[in-house]
Amino acid sequence: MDTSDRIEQMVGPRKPVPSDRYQEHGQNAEMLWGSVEARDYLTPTDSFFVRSQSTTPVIDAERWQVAIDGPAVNREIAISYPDLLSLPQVEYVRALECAGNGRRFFESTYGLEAEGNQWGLGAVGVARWSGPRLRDVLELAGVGPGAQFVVPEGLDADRVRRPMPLSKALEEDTLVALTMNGEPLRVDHGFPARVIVSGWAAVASIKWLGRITVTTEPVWTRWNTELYVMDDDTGTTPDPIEEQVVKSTLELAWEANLSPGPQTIGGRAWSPHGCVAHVDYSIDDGPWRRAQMVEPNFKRAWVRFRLKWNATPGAHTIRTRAVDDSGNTQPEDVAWNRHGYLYAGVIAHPVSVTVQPDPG
Ligand SMILES: Nc1nc2c(c(=O)[nH]1)N[C@H]1C(S)=C(S)[C@@H](COP(=O)(O)O)O[C@H]1N2
Ligand SMILES: [Mo]
Repeated sequence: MDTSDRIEQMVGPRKPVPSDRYQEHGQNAEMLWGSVEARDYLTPTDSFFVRSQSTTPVIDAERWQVAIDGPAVNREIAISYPDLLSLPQVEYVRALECAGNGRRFFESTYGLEAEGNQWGLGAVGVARWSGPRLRDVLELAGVGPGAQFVVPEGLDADRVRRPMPLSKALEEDTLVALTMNGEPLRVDHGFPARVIVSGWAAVASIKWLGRITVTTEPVWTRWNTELYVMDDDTGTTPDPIEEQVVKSTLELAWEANLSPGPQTIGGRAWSPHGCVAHVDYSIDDGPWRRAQMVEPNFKRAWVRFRLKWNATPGAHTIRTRAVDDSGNTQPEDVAWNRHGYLYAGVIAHPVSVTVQPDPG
């Protein structure tokens, strides 16, 4: 059933995105790392980045349905919010990260701006998501033996569609999330339901879910041909991006301003594959030292870390480098790609240390 003509389409974030917590990029909003509280493991929903490619549909959950269709389902059905609630509800703490997170470091590395929002590193967050597993939702329609691809579709103006192979759709932490951090999804984050494809670039985590099509053939949409592909400008057909990469950053503004003397600086490191094994840091190109990690350390989410530093007046840089529990390490830099995806290179965070004026 197509209810989309009755849906109001708004543009831009509906929640407040104040400038002490967010950097706006057109209709998108990046979390500012300088506003992150070391005590919060989860990203508060009020600070979570927003990336909506066309519109923000405002959906009435009581009239809303999700169609499950396509040549590889046993029966085409339409399911409601109560149908989703009647399935077993599971909860996972998982990162959601835009493939373009860190894009602006292509410009600083190569002197050439990659296409798209010039995100710093704040197009990432970790939340607690709950709802049924996608595989249980698909089972309501019955998945036929020829099934190959699963294509969730959004109810926004562009009908964002990013296909995934059946095997990814069936993973235990691929969800149809109804809640985020213990409350119903906010409009900006996909109310009434969004997909969460753990470990993958967030474009696959379709918001405002309206349809799920199961096919017997690969499916090509704008979001796995032109967009969200690793285009290295060599003219060969680029591969679609699937998994994210290991990264780390500091909970500091860019650039940061600190007072001289002993400092404890917090940061976060994350891996789409598993848990972070350790994080090293280097101040002013000095020796690499191990940072202290702070529990919890959930898989495909992040871990907090901290480092102690006796800051001296002047201009400094702090680098961090994470390794995950399968040995994936952040590289020194990342090959150029036209759309500036998957920037995972080690970043020199600028920190200036000055005697702060006495407010006295
Ligand atoms: N329907 C729909 N789903 C979508 C998008 C969109 O524009 N429309 N944007 C995607 C992209 S590119 C990202 S990075 C994440 C952002 O999720 P958030 O706004 O909840 O942080 O949603 C993904 N899901
Ligand atoms: Mo994204």
